[in-house]
Amino acid sequence: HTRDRCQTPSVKGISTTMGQEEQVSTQQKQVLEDLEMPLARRQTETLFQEQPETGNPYLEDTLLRSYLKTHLPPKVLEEVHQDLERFGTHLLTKIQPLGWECELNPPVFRQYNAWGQRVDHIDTCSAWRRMKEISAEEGLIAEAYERRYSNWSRLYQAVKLYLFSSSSGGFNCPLAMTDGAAKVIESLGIPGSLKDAFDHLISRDPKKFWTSGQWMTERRGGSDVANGTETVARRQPDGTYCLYGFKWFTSAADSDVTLTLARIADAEGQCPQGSKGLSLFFLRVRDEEGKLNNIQVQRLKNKLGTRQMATAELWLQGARAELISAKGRGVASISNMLNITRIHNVICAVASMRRMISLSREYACRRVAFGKLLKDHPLHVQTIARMEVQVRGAFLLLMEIVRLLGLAETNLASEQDQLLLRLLIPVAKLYTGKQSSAVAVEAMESFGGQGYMEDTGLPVILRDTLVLSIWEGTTNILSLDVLRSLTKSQGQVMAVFLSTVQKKLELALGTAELAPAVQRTRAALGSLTQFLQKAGPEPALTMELAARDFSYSLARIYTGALLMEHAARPDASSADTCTALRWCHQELCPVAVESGFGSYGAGAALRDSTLVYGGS
Ligand code: UCC
Repeated sequence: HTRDRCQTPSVKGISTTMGQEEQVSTQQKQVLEDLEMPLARRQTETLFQEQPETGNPYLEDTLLRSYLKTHLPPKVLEEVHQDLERFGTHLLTKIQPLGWECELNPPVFRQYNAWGQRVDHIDTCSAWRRMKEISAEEGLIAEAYERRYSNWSRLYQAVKLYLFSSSSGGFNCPLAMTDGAAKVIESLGIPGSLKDAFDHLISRDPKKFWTSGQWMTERRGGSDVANGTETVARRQPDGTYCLYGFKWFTSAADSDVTLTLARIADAEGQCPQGSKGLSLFFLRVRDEEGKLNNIQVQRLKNKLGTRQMATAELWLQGARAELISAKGRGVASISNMLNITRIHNVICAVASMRRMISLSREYACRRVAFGKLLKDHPLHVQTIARMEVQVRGAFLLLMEIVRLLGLAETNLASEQDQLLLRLLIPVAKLYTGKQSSAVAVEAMESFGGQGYMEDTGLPVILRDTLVLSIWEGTTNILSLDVLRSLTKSQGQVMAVFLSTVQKKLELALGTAELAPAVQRTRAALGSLTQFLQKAGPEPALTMELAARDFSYSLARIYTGALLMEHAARPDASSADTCTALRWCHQELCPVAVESGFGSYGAGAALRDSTLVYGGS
């Protein structure tokens, strides 16, 4: 990578929202005046090759600001607003350029030193290391655990992470896992042996701050953890364990500590198999001198995206570790981490959409085609508006989840809130993962050929977005997790889902313009209920085949209800109403449509198989 391979989209001066509007209209006037000049006198380079420039991401995000204004208590809002405005400026002037440095200088693996000694060193760039310091200084993990703002702390942390994500140069990944590790330790009651580690993970001191990995995936597979995990843990006389195995994907392998799964061998060396044979371990990756903890790095992965971040294959050759779950409760324990990293995945998905749309919207104010700015072509603006509807819905879904998480973490959540949170995490992860790659592709297209050029920086966003429907559980795995939450709660979770949506619809009823959206959502709820009644007595295959469409239906219905709730505020804008109407105009209950087509029975499975693999 050379310095000039990628260019960061340029940064415009910081000003108030009003100031930015004035600036934009002067630019537009200039563009139009230039157009009228004879070709020879035009400054063509600046005329149609100008880079899109975005401003303070917090100040420019009207939905974020209106959400915070609606939900946060005034005192919290005042403090948070000041910090976010400052942070927005910091992102624009300092952090965004560092993010690009990370892209230009991906990690390099050095297996041997000049004297032939094996060192297994992952060299990261200074910008990456600076990101770690910034994460501590900004309290990107700490905020959630200090709980300065009680139940609103988690939401505030998520907002900072959302603003940070697109400028973070991939550092959002280690932060996701660090947050997940802190959550696991906290949910274990912060045992004495992990107190020091916990303090490091949530530290605001850059010298003290640690990041964590999450080593779950082995050679035999990433989704089927129960059957894919071969790593063996052998108990030592001092009560610790030595781990032996091979981890196939370890993201942010330069992290200080990690959580990982292994099977505890008995005195004969035999290990229990399956999910119930897995236990959860904590380990330091290196010792105080920086020497690896009986770990060998085999190589770094050659990934499509997230190249700023080192993902490695690791051999564990007796790595010293501490057992932190009850024996055989590894999957259940690490689920606390998964649920947090899945929320981070949603944060990242929403942030990427917001970034792509901001750039696209801004570009349309500069780029002239067919004699006028793109923003004056209604079809072009319609395309951006449709993306805007997607990101707005996804944003409110994210806020809903972190609001519920904040309540749960401060013992303010009702049983219903907790059930809803359990359901909405996989729903949001799977839905926003898909949304973000679709929006990234569409937004890229809105730049024409320029969007496809590596040195605009847009392809990086697209590449990094594509992983969001893969890591932390693919769309189908997450759909099955949605079913798991139904089964585990014996259907209670659905009752809570339906009644929560109903309540939001009642709120929306007071706003006449929302009537068509309310009507469509009610109809969708009816279809969903009918589907569940019909599917209930059917064999399990029916629900398994329906899992993805069912999860999409939950995502669309719930998001529609959130958009209506937001549009029913007294100070709602016409954009809020328009978003709710447009969102609810799509098919809200695809599972009912597909069910009507007969997509979910044994016959359908056979038909699909014949379609894919042939046969009579
Ligand atoms: O590591 C990776 C890359 C790291 C990069 C992270 C960066 C993220 C950044 C984002 C933004 C930048 S990727 C690898 C990630 N791997 C996965 O996500 C695993 C995917 N597979 C699954 O999720 C599966 O569904 C499994 C592994 C959970 C299925 O395992 P089992 O053993 O078959 O599951 P069981 O038997 O159904 O569940 C075992 C227990 C049950 O509890 P009990 O025993 O009390 O009934 C379940 O209820 O675990 C509980 N459980 C859960 N609890 C399972 N899943 C959950 C859950 N999601 N929440 C709560």
